[in-house]
Amino acid sequence: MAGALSRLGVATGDRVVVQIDKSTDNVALYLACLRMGAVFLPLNTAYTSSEVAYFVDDASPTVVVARPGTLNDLPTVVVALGTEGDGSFGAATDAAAPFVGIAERDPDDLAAMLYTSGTTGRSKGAMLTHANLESNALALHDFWAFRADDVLLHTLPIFHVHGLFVALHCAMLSGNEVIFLPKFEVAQVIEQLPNVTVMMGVPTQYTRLLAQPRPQTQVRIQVDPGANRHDSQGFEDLHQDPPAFDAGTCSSIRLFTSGSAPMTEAVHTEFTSRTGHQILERYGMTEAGMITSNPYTGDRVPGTVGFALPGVELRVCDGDGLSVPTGATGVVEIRSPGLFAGYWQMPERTTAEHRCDGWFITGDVGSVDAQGRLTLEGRSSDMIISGGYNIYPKEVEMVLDDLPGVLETGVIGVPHPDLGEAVVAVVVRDGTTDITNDELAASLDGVLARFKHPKRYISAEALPRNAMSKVQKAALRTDYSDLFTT
Ligand code: MCA
Repeated sequence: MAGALSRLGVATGDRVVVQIDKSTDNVALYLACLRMGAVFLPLNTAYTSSEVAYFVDDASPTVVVARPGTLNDLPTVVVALGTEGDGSFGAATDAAAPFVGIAERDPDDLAAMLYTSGTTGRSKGAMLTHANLESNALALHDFWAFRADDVLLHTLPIFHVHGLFVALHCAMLSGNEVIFLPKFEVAQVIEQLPNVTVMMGVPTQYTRLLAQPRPQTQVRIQVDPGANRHDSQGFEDLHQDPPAFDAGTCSSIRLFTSGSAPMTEAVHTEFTSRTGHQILERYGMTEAGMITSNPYTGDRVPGTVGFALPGVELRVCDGDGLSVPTGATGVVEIRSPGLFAGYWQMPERTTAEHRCDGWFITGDVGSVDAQGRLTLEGRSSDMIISGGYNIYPKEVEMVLDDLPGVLETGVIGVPHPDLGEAVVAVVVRDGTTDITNDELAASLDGVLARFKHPKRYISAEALPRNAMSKVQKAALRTDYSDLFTT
């Protein structure tokens, strides 16, 4: 694959955009990029062609690797890249001479670029260097005590930091076996858990495991031995029980980790009582890799995300970047070898999110206790985290606000039992047309990835505003906080 990229004209530092299904080939392509010095740029497979158009236009890659059969859906900007290298990447790989050696790169050269949603609705490409990835991988591998005989259960997508770097780098550093599932399916996960020692997940995945029943004695009735569906004793299973989940399922596990979204104390407690395992919750960001972790040995405290990882400096500050007293709430700021090299072609955004002495303003709000444990309490932006995906309301509002009949919308995240937060649109109509909720929903089709679509539309007379006329999202969140939980 490295040979094929090289033959297609990819030079060191060039971006390679990849929007393909999760597979071992996808992992190989990532490694091929690292090997030949290209910058790997994975995209969520749920992104629509108009979303892909933005990324391709912004990142100006040399090659785009897409799913077979999706060529016609690709935006014109991809077609504009030229047809010279058009065709099957598999065929290009077969035809290419192997890439000899490993490209020489400096620690500060880019290895990958991952887009993060932006408050303005414009996604920002976080530039990650080889040093960023290396420092984080080594720290986690050591901190979570990875060993040669670990087997990792991998159910996460590999277009984000969590599945691609956190999970795979740890396993690669000790050459571990990885059970690599294309996606998270509860029955498959329960079947594989007894074969593994480590699982990394987002809270929604653990919630779904807990939604499974505890094992029960199967209910059987004796039926007419002459009837068709029975076993040799004349018993017939009444129904197929869903796979059960309990301590026995997890007996080979040494470590469950959770991240990408907050896990409620209730889920922590229920998981421990059901399985005997304490999930290790950690905290990270695309821009910084992993930042804090509950300890591997020692108390894992539900509701906290633990201590700054080795090499990470962390402080909690007021709006001016001055540290607040221990235990007080403020914005989390960090300095870390895992901290990105800035946003691609957005120097002003990069500057705005850093203090002049290099501290990065995460935008997460929390407090650090006397022992140094961080507890996150919210975010300074209105970002929504749904099932581990970050969604910026602005992106959805911009599409809905443009529709005839819509005066304005307030898009918020409200508590959801499965996804943590679900996207909800509060819509104020202007009365010029009778635009229905179905029409609002349809307007997003093909424009935004489906996970960003509101799960519910609420009609309102007006949106609450403060004295500065800014929409009060917090008030909206309170108003609709029990939409999915009662
Ligand atoms: C899928 N759907 C969702 C989500 N996922 N809706 C809202 N939020 C979601 N997260 C919708 C789809 O659009 C579809 O809707 C329907 O659910 C079924 O889709 P399917 O693909 O079958 O979904 P699923 O298998 O149930 O997926 C749920 C999931 C998945 C397993 C929780 O979202 C997931 O893998 N999340 C992990 C995300 C992750 O890795 N995040 C890391 C980024 P419709 O039927 O309407 O079409 S953050 C990170 O890397 C930082 C650095 C960190 O610290 O970790």
